[in-house]
Amino acid sequence: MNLSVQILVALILSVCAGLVIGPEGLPFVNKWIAPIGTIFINFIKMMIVPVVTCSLIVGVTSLGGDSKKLGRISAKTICLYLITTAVAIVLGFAVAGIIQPGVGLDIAGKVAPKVKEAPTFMQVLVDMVPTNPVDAMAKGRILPVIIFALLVGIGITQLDEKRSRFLMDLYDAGAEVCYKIIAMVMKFAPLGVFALLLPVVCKNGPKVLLPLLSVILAVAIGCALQCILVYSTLASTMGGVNPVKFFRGMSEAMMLAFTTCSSAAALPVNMKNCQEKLGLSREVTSFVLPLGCTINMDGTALYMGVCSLFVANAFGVNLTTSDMIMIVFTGTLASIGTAGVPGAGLIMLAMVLQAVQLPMEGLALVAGIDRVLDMFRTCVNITGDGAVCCVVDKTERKHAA
Ligand code: DAS
Repeated sequence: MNLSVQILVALILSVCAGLVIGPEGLPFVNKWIAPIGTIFINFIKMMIVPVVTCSLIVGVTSLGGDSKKLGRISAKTICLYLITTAVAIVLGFAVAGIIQPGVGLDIAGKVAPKVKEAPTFMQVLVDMVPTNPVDAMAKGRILPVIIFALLVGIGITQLDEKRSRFLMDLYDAGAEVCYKIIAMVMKFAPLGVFALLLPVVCKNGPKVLLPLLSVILAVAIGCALQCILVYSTLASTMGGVNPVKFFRGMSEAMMLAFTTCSSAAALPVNMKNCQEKLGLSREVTSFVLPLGCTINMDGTALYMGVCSLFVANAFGVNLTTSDMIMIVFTGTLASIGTAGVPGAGLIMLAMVLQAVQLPMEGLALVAGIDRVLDMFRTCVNITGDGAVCCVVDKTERKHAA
Protein backbone atom coordinates (compact mmCIF):
# COMPACT_ATOMS: atom_id res chain seq x y z
CA MET A 1 0.00 0.00 0.00
CA ASN A 2 1.67 3.29 -0.97
CA LEU A 3 2.27 6.08 1.52
CA SER A 4 -0.62 8.27 0.42
CA VAL A 5 -3.10 5.47 0.96
CA GLN A 6 -1.46 4.60 4.28
CA ILE A 7 -1.84 8.21 5.46
CA LEU A 8 -5.45 8.36 4.35
CA VAL A 9 -6.11 5.03 6.11
CA ALA A 10 -4.42 6.46 9.23
CA LEU A 11 -6.67 9.51 8.98
CA ILE A 12 -9.80 7.34 8.72
CA LEU A 13 -8.65 5.03 11.55
CA SER A 14 -7.87 7.98 13.85
CA VAL A 15 -11.34 9.41 13.17
CA CYS A 16 -13.10 6.09 13.80
CA ALA A 17 -11.02 5.36 16.89
CA GLY A 18 -11.46 8.88 18.17
CA LEU A 19 -15.22 8.75 17.76
CA VAL A 20 -15.37 5.36 19.51
CA ILE A 21 -12.98 6.26 22.36
CA GLY A 22 -14.45 9.72 22.93
CA PRO A 23 -13.43 12.12 25.73
CA GLU A 24 -13.44 9.34 28.39
CA GLY A 25 -10.39 7.71 26.86
CA LEU A 26 -8.50 10.97 26.54
CA PRO A 27 -6.20 10.59 29.62
CA PHE A 28 -4.89 7.28 28.25
CA VAL A 29 -4.57 8.70 24.69
CA ASN A 30 -2.77 11.81 25.90
CA LYS A 31 -0.37 9.74 28.01
CA TRP A 32 0.51 6.94 25.60
CA ILE A 33 -0.48 7.98 22.04
CA ALA A 34 -0.12 11.76 21.79
CA PRO A 35 3.67 11.72 22.51
CA ILE A 36 4.15 9.60 19.36
CA GLY A 37 2.56 12.41 17.38
CA THR A 38 4.82 14.93 19.08
CA ILE A 39 7.84 12.87 18.06
CA PHE A 40 6.61 12.92 14.43
CA ILE A 41 6.13 16.69 14.50
CA ASN A 42 9.59 17.09 16.05
CA PHE A 43 11.11 15.01 13.25
CA ILE A 44 9.43 17.38 10.75
CA LYS A 45 10.63 20.46 12.64
CA MET A 46 14.12 18.94 12.83
CA MET A 47 14.34 19.05 9.02
CA ILE A 48 13.15 22.62 8.49
CA VAL A 49 16.49 24.41 8.99
CA PRO A 50 18.75 21.93 7.17
CA VAL A 51 16.42 21.48 4.18
CA VAL A 52 15.76 25.21 3.82
CA THR A 53 19.47 26.05 4.12
CA CYS A 54 20.68 23.41 1.65
CA SER A 55 17.86 23.66 -0.92
CA LEU A 56 17.96 27.47 -0.99
CA ILE A 57 21.72 27.51 -1.48
CA VAL A 58 21.31 24.92 -4.26
CA GLY A 59 18.49 27.00 -5.77
CA VAL A 60 20.59 30.18 -5.81
CA THR A 61 23.83 28.56 -6.98
CA SER A 62 21.98 26.72 -9.78
CA LEU A 63 22.03 30.06 -11.56
CA GLY A 64 25.78 29.43 -12.00
CA GLY A 65 28.32 32.08 -12.96
CA ASP A 66 26.42 35.01 -14.42
CA SER A 67 27.09 35.62 -18.07
CA LYS A 68 25.15 38.57 -19.44
CA LYS A 69 22.52 36.40 -21.13
CA LEU A 70 22.21 34.09 -18.17
CA GLY A 71 21.91 37.16 -15.95
CA ARG A 72 19.09 38.47 -18.15
CA ILE A 73 17.25 35.12 -18.26
CA SER A 74 17.80 34.64 -14.52
CA ALA A 75 16.43 38.08 -13.69
CA LYS A 76 13.30 37.60 -15.82
CA THR A 77 12.72 34.04 -14.61
CA ILE A 78 13.15 34.82 -10.91
CA CYS A 79 11.04 37.97 -11.14
CA LEU A 80 8.18 36.08 -12.78
CA TYR A 81 8.51 33.17 -10.37
CA LEU A 82 8.35 35.46 -7.32
CA ILE A 83 5.37 37.39 -8.74
CA THR A 84 3.35 34.25 -9.59
CA THR A 85 4.19 32.79 -6.19
CA ALA A 86 3.09 35.88 -4.28
CA VAL A 87 -0.10 36.05 -6.41
CA ALA A 88 -0.73 32.38 -5.54
CA ILE A 89 -0.50 33.02 -1.79
CA VAL A 90 -2.82 36.03 -2.02
CA LEU A 91 -5.24 33.92 -4.10
CA GLY A 92 -5.04 31.23 -1.43
CA PHE A 93 -5.85 33.79 1.23
CA ALA A 94 -8.74 35.19 -0.86
CA VAL A 95 -10.35 31.80 -1.48
CA ALA A 96 -9.82 30.75 2.15
CA GLY A 97 -11.20 34.13 3.25
CA ILE A 98 -14.42 33.36 1.38
CA ILE A 99 -14.69 29.68 2.39
CA GLN A 100 -13.27 30.33 5.92
CA PRO A 101 -12.09 26.75 6.62
CA GLY A 102 -11.76 25.96 10.32
CA VAL A 103 -14.12 28.68 11.57
CA GLY A 104 -16.10 27.44 14.55
CA LEU A 105 -13.67 24.59 15.19
CA ASP A 106 -12.39 26.48 18.20
CA ILE A 107 -9.91 23.90 19.39
CA ALA A 108 -7.90 26.67 20.93
CA GLY A 109 -8.86 25.23 24.29
CA LYS A 110 -6.82 22.14 23.50
CA VAL A 111 -3.67 24.03 22.68
CA ALA A 112 -3.40 27.57 23.94
CA PRO A 113 -1.89 29.55 21.04
CA LYS A 114 1.39 31.26 21.94
CA VAL A 115 1.08 34.87 23.07
CA LYS A 116 1.63 36.91 19.92
CA GLU A 117 3.61 40.13 20.07
CA ALA A 118 2.85 41.90 16.83
CA PRO A 119 6.31 43.09 15.62
CA THR A 120 6.37 46.30 13.59
CA PHE A 121 7.30 45.94 9.91
CA MET A 122 10.66 47.64 10.51
CA GLN A 123 11.31 45.28 13.42
CA VAL A 124 10.62 42.38 11.05
CA LEU A 125 13.21 43.78 8.62
CA VAL A 126 15.75 44.26 11.42
CA ASP A 127 15.09 40.74 12.76
CA MET A 128 15.62 39.26 9.30
CA VAL A 129 19.37 39.83 9.54
CA PRO A 130 20.85 37.30 11.97
CA THR A 131 23.64 38.54 14.23
CA ASN A 132 24.52 34.87 14.61
CA PRO A 133 23.22 32.51 11.87
CA VAL A 134 23.94 29.44 13.99
CA ASP A 135 21.85 30.91 16.83
CA ALA A 136 19.05 31.63 14.35
CA MET A 137 19.24 28.02 13.16
CA ALA A 138 19.32 26.72 16.73
CA LYS A 139 16.25 28.75 17.61
CA GLY A 140 14.51 27.85 14.34
CA ARG A 141 14.19 31.53 13.40
CA ILE A 142 13.39 30.84 9.78
CA LEU A 143 13.54 34.24 8.08
CA PRO A 144 17.14 34.97 9.19
CA VAL A 145 18.08 31.43 8.07
CA ILE A 146 16.57 32.11 4.63
CA ILE A 147 18.44 35.43 4.30
CA PHE A 148 21.70 33.77 5.38
CA ALA A 149 21.21 30.87 2.93
CA LEU A 150 20.43 33.24 0.04
CA LEU A 151 23.60 35.25 0.76
CA VAL A 152 25.75 32.13 1.09
CA GLY A 153 24.41 30.96 -2.29
CA ILE A 154 25.25 34.28 -3.91
CA GLY A 155 28.70 34.24 -2.30
CA ILE A 156 29.40 30.76 -3.65
CA THR A 157 28.61 31.85 -7.22
CA GLN A 158 31.31 34.49 -6.87
CA LEU A 159 34.09 32.03 -6.01
CA ASP A 160 36.47 30.52 -8.56
CA GLU A 161 35.03 27.62 -10.64
CA LYS A 162 36.80 24.86 -8.65
CA ARG A 163 35.72 25.91 -5.17
CA SER A 164 32.28 27.04 -6.38
CA ARG A 165 31.66 23.64 -7.96
CA PHE A 166 32.89 21.86 -4.81
CA LEU A 167 30.52 23.83 -2.55
CA MET A 168 27.59 23.50 -4.97
CA ASP A 169 28.09 19.73 -5.01
CA LEU A 170 28.44 19.73 -1.23
CA TYR A 171 25.15 21.57 -0.64
CA ASP A 172 23.48 19.60 -3.41
CA ALA A 173 24.47 16.42 -1.59
CA GLY A 174 23.32 17.99 1.67
CA ALA A 175 19.93 18.76 0.14
CA GLU A 176 19.76 15.19 -1.17
CA VAL A 177 20.50 13.82 2.31
CA CYS A 178 17.72 16.03 3.71
CA TYR A 179 15.27 14.67 1.12
CA LYS A 180 16.27 11.11 2.07
CA ILE A 181 15.65 11.88 5.75
CA ILE A 182 12.32 13.52 4.88
CA ALA A 183 11.40 10.40 2.92
CA MET A 184 12.25 8.29 6.01
CA VAL A 185 10.25 10.62 8.26
CA MET A 186 7.28 10.52 5.89
CA LYS A 187 7.28 6.68 6.16
CA PHE A 188 6.53 7.29 9.83
CA ALA A 189 3.72 9.66 8.80
CA PRO A 190 0.77 7.22 9.02
CA LEU A 191 1.59 6.40 12.66
CA GLY A 192 2.45 10.02 13.40
CA VAL A 193 -0.74 11.35 11.81
CA PHE A 194 -2.81 8.74 13.67
CA ALA A 195 -1.21 9.72 16.99
CA LEU A 196 -1.63 13.42 16.29
CA LEU A 197 -5.23 13.26 15.15
CA LEU A 198 -6.55 10.74 17.69
CA PRO A 199 -6.44 13.14 20.69
CA VAL A 200 -7.94 15.89 18.54
CA VAL A 201 -10.87 13.71 17.42
CA CYS A 202 -11.36 12.28 20.94
CA LYS A 203 -11.66 15.76 22.33
CA ASN A 204 -13.52 17.46 19.49
CA GLY A 205 -15.59 14.72 17.92
CA PRO A 206 -16.91 14.94 14.34
CA LYS A 207 -16.97 18.72 14.26
CA VAL A 208 -13.18 18.77 13.67
CA LEU A 209 -13.47 16.82 10.40
CA LEU A 210 -15.97 18.78 8.36
CA PRO A 211 -13.58 21.78 8.06
CA LEU A 212 -10.94 19.47 6.50
CA LEU A 213 -13.21 19.03 3.49
CA SER A 214 -13.38 22.81 3.29
CA VAL A 215 -9.55 22.96 3.21
CA ILE A 216 -9.43 20.55 0.24
CA LEU A 217 -12.14 22.59 -1.49
CA ALA A 218 -10.32 25.89 -0.86
CA VAL A 219 -6.99 24.52 -2.17
CA ALA A 220 -8.62 22.91 -5.21
CA ILE A 221 -10.53 26.08 -6.15
CA GLY A 222 -7.46 28.25 -5.53
CA CYS A 223 -5.31 26.00 -7.74
CA ALA A 224 -7.89 25.99 -10.53
CA LEU A 225 -8.12 29.79 -10.43
CA GLN A 226 -4.31 30.10 -10.44
CA CYS A 227 -4.18 27.97 -13.60
CA ILE A 228 -7.15 29.60 -15.35
CA LEU A 229 -6.67 33.23 -14.34
CA VAL A 230 -2.88 33.51 -13.95
CA TYR A 231 -1.15 30.91 -16.11
CA SER A 232 -3.39 30.95 -19.19
CA THR A 233 -3.27 34.76 -19.17
CA LEU A 234 0.54 34.75 -18.73
CA ALA A 235 1.11 32.12 -21.44
CA SER A 236 -1.26 33.76 -23.95
CA THR A 237 -0.71 37.50 -23.45
CA MET A 238 3.04 37.47 -22.64
CA GLY A 239 4.08 34.07 -23.96
CA GLY A 240 2.18 34.01 -27.25
CA VAL A 241 0.78 30.52 -26.56
CA ASN A 242 -3.03 30.29 -26.57
CA PRO A 243 -4.60 28.67 -23.46
CA VAL A 244 -5.94 25.61 -25.29
CA LYS A 245 -2.52 24.85 -26.78
CA PHE A 246 -0.84 25.63 -23.45
CA PHE A 247 -2.93 23.26 -21.33
CA ARG A 248 -2.92 20.58 -24.03
CA GLY A 249 0.88 20.79 -24.14
CA MET A 250 1.11 20.77 -20.35
CA SER A 251 -1.50 18.06 -19.75
CA GLU A 252 0.85 15.06 -19.56
CA ALA A 253 3.22 16.73 -17.11
CA MET A 254 0.25 18.01 -15.09
CA MET A 255 -1.22 14.50 -14.80
CA LEU A 256 2.16 13.09 -13.82
CA ALA A 257 2.62 15.78 -11.19
CA PHE A 258 -0.92 15.23 -9.88
CA THR A 259 -0.50 11.48 -9.51
CA THR A 260 3.12 11.36 -8.31
CA CYS A 261 2.98 14.52 -6.15
CA SER A 262 6.51 15.18 -7.37
CA SER A 263 7.63 18.11 -9.52
CA ALA A 264 10.97 16.34 -9.98
CA ALA A 265 9.23 13.29 -11.48
CA ALA A 266 7.30 15.52 -13.88
CA LEU A 267 10.32 17.64 -14.91
CA PRO A 268 11.61 15.45 -17.79
CA VAL A 269 8.12 15.23 -19.33
CA ASN A 270 7.60 18.96 -18.79
CA MET A 271 10.87 19.80 -20.56
CA LYS A 272 10.12 17.46 -23.46
CA ASN A 273 6.55 18.74 -23.97
CA CYS A 274 7.44 22.43 -23.61
CA GLN A 275 9.92 21.94 -26.45
CA GLU A 276 7.92 19.54 -28.65
CA LYS A 277 4.32 20.64 -28.01
CA LEU A 278 4.72 24.32 -27.13
CA GLY A 279 7.71 24.94 -29.42
CA LEU A 280 9.88 26.55 -26.73
CA SER A 281 13.66 26.59 -27.22
CA ARG A 282 15.87 23.97 -25.56
CA GLU A 283 18.14 26.72 -24.23
CA VAL A 284 15.31 28.39 -22.29
CA THR A 285 13.48 25.21 -21.17
CA SER A 286 16.70 23.59 -19.92
CA PHE A 287 17.32 26.56 -17.62
CA VAL A 288 13.85 27.83 -16.65
CA LEU A 289 12.14 24.48 -15.91
CA PRO A 290 14.82 22.87 -13.68
CA LEU A 291 15.12 26.18 -11.81
CA GLY A 292 11.35 26.28 -11.47
CA CYS A 293 11.34 22.71 -10.17
CA THR A 294 13.78 23.86 -7.50
CA ILE A 295 12.48 27.27 -6.49
CA ASN A 296 9.04 27.89 -8.03
CA MET A 297 6.22 26.24 -6.08
CA ASP A 298 3.13 28.40 -6.62
CA GLY A 299 0.72 25.61 -5.66
CA THR A 300 2.61 25.06 -2.43
CA ALA A 301 2.55 28.80 -1.72
CA LEU A 302 -1.21 28.88 -2.32
CA TYR A 303 -1.61 25.86 0.00
CA MET A 304 0.34 27.71 2.69
CA GLY A 305 -2.01 30.68 2.44
CA VAL A 306 -5.08 28.46 2.78
CA CYS A 307 -3.67 26.30 5.59
CA SER A 308 -2.31 29.23 7.61
CA LEU A 309 -5.78 30.76 7.64
CA PHE A 310 -7.32 27.35 8.45
CA VAL A 311 -5.00 26.83 11.43
CA ALA A 312 -5.62 30.39 12.63
CA ASN A 313 -9.39 29.86 12.39
CA ALA A 314 -9.20 26.42 14.02
CA PHE A 315 -7.23 27.74 17.01
CA GLY A 316 -9.16 30.98 17.26
CA VAL A 317 -6.15 33.16 16.37
CA ASN A 318 -6.89 36.47 14.64
CA LEU A 319 -4.24 37.10 12.00
CA THR A 320 -3.19 40.76 11.89
CA THR A 321 -2.33 42.49 8.62
CA SER A 322 1.36 42.20 9.45
CA ASP A 323 0.81 38.46 10.06
CA MET A 324 -0.73 38.20 6.58
CA ILE A 325 2.21 40.09 5.07
CA MET A 326 4.60 37.86 7.00
CA ILE A 327 2.82 34.75 5.68
CA VAL A 328 2.97 36.02 2.08
CA PHE A 329 6.66 36.89 2.53
CA THR A 330 7.63 33.71 4.42
CA GLY A 331 5.43 31.52 2.25
CA THR A 332 7.00 32.90 -0.94
CA LEU A 333 10.48 32.27 0.44
CA ALA A 334 9.44 28.92 1.94
CA SER A 335 8.12 27.76 -1.38
CA ILE A 336 11.58 28.54 -2.83
CA GLY A 337 12.98 26.06 -0.34
CA THR A 338 10.33 23.41 -0.99
CA ALA A 339 11.77 20.32 -2.64
CA GLY A 340 10.05 18.79 -5.64
CA VAL A 341 9.22 15.61 -3.77
CA PRO A 342 6.00 14.33 -2.13
CA GLY A 343 5.11 15.94 1.16
CA ALA A 344 7.81 18.62 1.09
CA GLY A 345 5.22 21.36 1.38
CA LEU A 346 4.08 20.06 4.76
CA ILE A 347 7.57 20.64 6.13
CA MET A 348 7.52 24.18 4.77
CA LEU A 349 4.07 24.81 6.20
CA ALA A 350 5.60 24.07 9.61
CA MET A 351 8.06 26.86 8.90
CA VAL A 352 5.34 29.37 7.94
CA LEU A 353 3.27 28.49 11.03
CA GLN A 354 6.38 28.94 13.15
CA ALA A 355 7.16 32.30 11.56
CA VAL A 356 3.78 33.72 12.60
CA GLN A 357 3.65 31.77 15.88
CA LEU A 358 0.61 29.71 14.95
CA PRO A 359 0.26 26.43 16.90
CA MET A 360 2.38 23.71 15.28
CA GLU A 361 -0.36 21.26 16.27
CA GLY A 362 -2.32 22.70 13.34
CA LEU A 363 0.06 20.72 11.15
CA ALA A 364 -1.59 17.52 12.40
CA LEU A 365 -4.97 18.69 11.20
CA VAL A 366 -3.76 19.06 7.61
CA ALA A 367 -1.18 16.24 7.67
CA GLY A 368 -3.92 13.63 7.33
CA ILE A 369 -5.18 15.14 4.08
CA ASP A 370 -1.76 16.41 2.96
CA ARG A 371 -1.38 13.89 0.17
CA VAL A 372 -4.67 14.99 -1.39
CA LEU A 373 -3.61 18.64 -1.12
CA ASP A 374 -0.17 17.70 -2.49
CA MET A 375 -1.74 16.43 -5.73
CA PHE A 376 -3.32 19.80 -6.46
CA ARG A 377 -0.36 21.92 -5.38
CA THR A 378 2.25 19.88 -7.29
CA CYS A 379 0.15 20.05 -10.46
CA VAL A 380 0.07 23.86 -10.12
CA ASN A 381 3.80 24.00 -9.29
CA ILE A 382 4.85 22.55 -12.64
CA THR A 383 2.14 24.40 -14.61
CA GLY A 384 3.51 27.69 -13.30
CA ASP A 385 6.98 26.67 -14.47
CA GLY A 386 5.60 26.05 -17.96
CA ALA A 387 3.77 29.39 -18.10
CA VAL A 388 6.87 31.36 -17.09
CA CYS A 389 8.90 29.35 -19.59
CA CYS A 390 6.57 30.52 -22.40
CA VAL A 391 7.10 34.15 -21.41
CA VAL A 392 10.90 33.92 -21.07
CA ASP A 393 11.15 32.06 -24.38
CA LYS A 394 9.11 34.68 -26.23
CA THR A 395 11.02 37.63 -24.75
CA GLU A 396 14.35 35.95 -25.56
CA ARG A 397 13.26 35.40 -29.18
CA LYS A 398 12.35 39.11 -29.36
CA HIS A 399 15.74 39.98 -27.90
CA ALA A 400 17.54 37.80 -30.43
CA ALA A 401 15.52 39.24 -33.36
N1 DAS B 1 5.13 17.70 -3.76
C1 DAS B 1 5.91 18.92 -3.95
C2 DAS B 1 6.34 19.01 -5.41
O1 DAS B 1 6.77 18.00 -5.92
C3 DAS B 1 5.18 20.15 -3.56
C4 DAS B 1 4.77 20.14 -2.11
O2 DAS B 1 4.94 19.15 -1.36
O3 DAS B 1 4.25 21.18 -1.68
O4 DAS B 1 6.25 20.13 -5.99
